[in-house]
Amino acid sequence: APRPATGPGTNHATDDPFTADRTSWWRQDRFGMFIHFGAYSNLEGEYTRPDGTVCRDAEWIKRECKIPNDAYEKQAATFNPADFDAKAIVRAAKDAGQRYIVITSKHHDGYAMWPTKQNSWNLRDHSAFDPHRDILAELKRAADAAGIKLGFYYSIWDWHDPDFADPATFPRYKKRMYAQLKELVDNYDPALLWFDGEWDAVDPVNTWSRKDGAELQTYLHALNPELIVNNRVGKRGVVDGDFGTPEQEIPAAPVDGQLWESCMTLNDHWGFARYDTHWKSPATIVRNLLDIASRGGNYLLNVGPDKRGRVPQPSVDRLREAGRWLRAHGQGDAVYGAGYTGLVATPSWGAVARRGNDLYASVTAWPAAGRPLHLTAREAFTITSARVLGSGQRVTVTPAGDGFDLTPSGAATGPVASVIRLTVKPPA
Ligand code: FHN
Repeated sequence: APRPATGPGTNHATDDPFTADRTSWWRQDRFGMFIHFGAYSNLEGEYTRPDGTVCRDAEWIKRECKIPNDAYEKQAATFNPADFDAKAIVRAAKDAGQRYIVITSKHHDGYAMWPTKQNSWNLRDHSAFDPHRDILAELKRAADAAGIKLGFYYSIWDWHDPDFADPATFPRYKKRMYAQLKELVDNYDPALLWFDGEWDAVDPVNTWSRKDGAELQTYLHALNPELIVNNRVGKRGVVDGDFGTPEQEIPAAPVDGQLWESCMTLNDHWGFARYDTHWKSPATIVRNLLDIASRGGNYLLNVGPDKRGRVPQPSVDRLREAGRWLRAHGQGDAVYGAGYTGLVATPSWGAVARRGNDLYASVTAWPAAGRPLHLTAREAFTITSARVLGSGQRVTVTPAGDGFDLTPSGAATGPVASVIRLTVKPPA
């Protein structure tokens, strides 16, 4: 069947990753770093109430722990991320194989992480931080120097701005929001805006509509037509933004017919929490990435810097190990520039991505010696060669039933996954 036309709202999921449009770099890069960093980070996941009881949460701590505005503002005034090291953060992303970064510029608490002129609730005017520093500018310089794209997360829902809650004054909030977004686009030239907080919520009531999202998207593309915007700019539908945003999951099928990006935490929370323990292993990170890329998706994996601005060492170590696997034996070819292939069914033993005329079968369940891996074909094609990356090990390909049997001649190349590169002759 002819490939659908490209452009927002069409079924990109089966598009060749090389279709040229503003999302081309994003689909090639596949793997990004999410950074949740804000005034909530200063509490490091724990708040002791005046009565001595302790309440725990991360970026939602103000709301979940019912911290009064004045108390939250008081703690924010002590926020001093003096150890925020943009070069170290970008290095951690590169070591992980993450090729773009999305950092929270403003989360639901409304606190801006740049010197906005729209209010004084920001890192420049309301903190103990050096007023001569601008962490978004530092991150932009470091990302540019390293060839990493930089995007900003921006929450539409705002717990702090008094004009947000009342429909009569919401236009004043919206005006400030547009002005803040123009500051971000004009002063930092982000490649991507990652909206959030668009859903129907209360306290404060959120009246944001799909129409608001469409108007905002038009405004942003008048500022920069190349700006990529996620679907939470509207109400997360196919017509909203450039890509879908499943969260903490890998969807089985393409997300409502769009490009999509699965975002996940590396441990239990988005923002830093000192007591977090459940960390994803490097193997889980790699296997998630291989699975997601084989379905035509991107993977946005989060780090939450502590109150001093440092990325937790357990995050850095796990990401570095995942990146080491991707760089070994050219196995990153199963991810970068790779995508969904309609040629085969998803196998039980791993994932299969397409990159040009090669299929990359990432095997996470290696067969016993001499036993075949079965690959079910959805279209008629031939396999002209098959080889295990990194070992040069040949793989015997035998037409079998509804597809092929792939029989490796030796052992797997490693515990995480071994990649078999299959050169195919696609259907005429
Ligand atoms: O409420 C936020 C949450 O704090 C976090 O930012 C995630 C990241 O995708 N988005 C919202 C929950 O869906």
